[in-house]
Amino acid sequence: MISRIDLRGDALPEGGALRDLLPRAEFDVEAALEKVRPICEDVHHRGTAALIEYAQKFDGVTLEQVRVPAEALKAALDELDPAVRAALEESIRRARIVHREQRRTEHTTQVVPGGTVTEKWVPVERVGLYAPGGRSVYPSSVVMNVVPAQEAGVESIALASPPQKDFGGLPHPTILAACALLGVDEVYAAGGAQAVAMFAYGTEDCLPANMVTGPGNIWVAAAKRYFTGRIGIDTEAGPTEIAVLADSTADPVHVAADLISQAEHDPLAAAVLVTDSAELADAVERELEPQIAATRHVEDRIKPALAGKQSAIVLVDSLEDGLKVVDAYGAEHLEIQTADAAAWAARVRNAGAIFVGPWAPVSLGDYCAGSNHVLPTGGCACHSSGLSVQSFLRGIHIVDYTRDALAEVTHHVVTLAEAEDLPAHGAALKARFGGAVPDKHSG
Ligand code: HSO
Ligand code: ZN
Repeated sequence: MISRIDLRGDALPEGGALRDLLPRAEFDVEAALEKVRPICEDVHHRGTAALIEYAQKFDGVTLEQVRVPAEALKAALDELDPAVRAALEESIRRARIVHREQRRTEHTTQVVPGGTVTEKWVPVERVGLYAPGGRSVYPSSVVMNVVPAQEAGVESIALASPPQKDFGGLPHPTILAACALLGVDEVYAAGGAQAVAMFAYGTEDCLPANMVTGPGNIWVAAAKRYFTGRIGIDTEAGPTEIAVLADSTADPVHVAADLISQAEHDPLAAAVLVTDSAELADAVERELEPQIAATRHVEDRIKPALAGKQSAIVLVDSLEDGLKVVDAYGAEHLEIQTADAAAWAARVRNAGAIFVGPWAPVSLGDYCAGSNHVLPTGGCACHSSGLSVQSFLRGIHIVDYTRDALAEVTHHVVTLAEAEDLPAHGAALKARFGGAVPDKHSG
């Protein structure tokens, strides 16, 4: 069911060579770009009419309007199962307390007497958030996108989610209810690349956004790549990943359950166990079968995900080697199920989020840990972070120098400008001092 990669015996290869030995899903965003480009340009030129046409073509619904009416949001919240409402409220509450503490404060550095640089943090003005429909209708992802944007102070927040045939062309009611709970009242029934294009270019109904975030399928990822540079994006979300670093002290029942939990998302989801214990590997493999038999989404997602080339049990000689493996892999989610788990977790360099010990499974983080679940996939954890308040803020430097402070440094600026063959740069300073480099404190 799940393949094995045996890295025991020889010394592990370094960096890139080690990464090449590890499993990873094919997620060819570049190939999808070709298909996405004409859709985006069509939305650019025809706006809402194009969105309505794509809703018909891709979602099989006839829309009269793309903007979701306020009454539909209210009705969705009124009809929400009270237990789901309570759980979402708790998820929101925990996410808020964590994200609120991520806010940055303005800081002024006195570089020299009379010369300061202040860094002020300014939220992006308007963001478009994407919540998938189709296989993954995740109100929890609405929470994970909206909360950091709100805590960052973003003034204008709009959300798009695919129109659903079974719900009269509206986005899924739990998505609408989550929006209503969070106070997001600008919602659009639009999915895929066309939704990203709506936010990037704007339409008659929807103002353009400065930034688009949120998970989505390959078309959404491709559209984000298409608009990179024009608008801000979070990372291109690929299929979800869990890596577990475990030793012989780990409970195979927990490890198997956690691998299955993320395999449940997608046939391309990745589940990777890295262990120095062949006994644990065997026990986890034995556990998979009965646990899979007891759940849903088996044939369409879990089995293909675990059997796919993106998933594996990786055997290593030691936890030291295991650490090298998980660092090379850079998982979206990394669980540490070892003795002294916190100490191992502290040494990890590359992961979207780290879950420490037996009582912090990834599913907790997906919903109610307070952490964010929009995380870098496909190895992007080696250079990027998950969604946070910081994702929605820009740091702007404010440079303030007195005449004396400028005079004191002018000769250095002029020298560097000359070295770069940019004399006008130096002249811009000299012009302030009668056309010459001033003596220190010259008047
Ligand atoms: N594990 C997914 C997020 C999610 N799980 C949503 C459940 N719902 C990617 O981090
Ligand atoms: Zn999940």
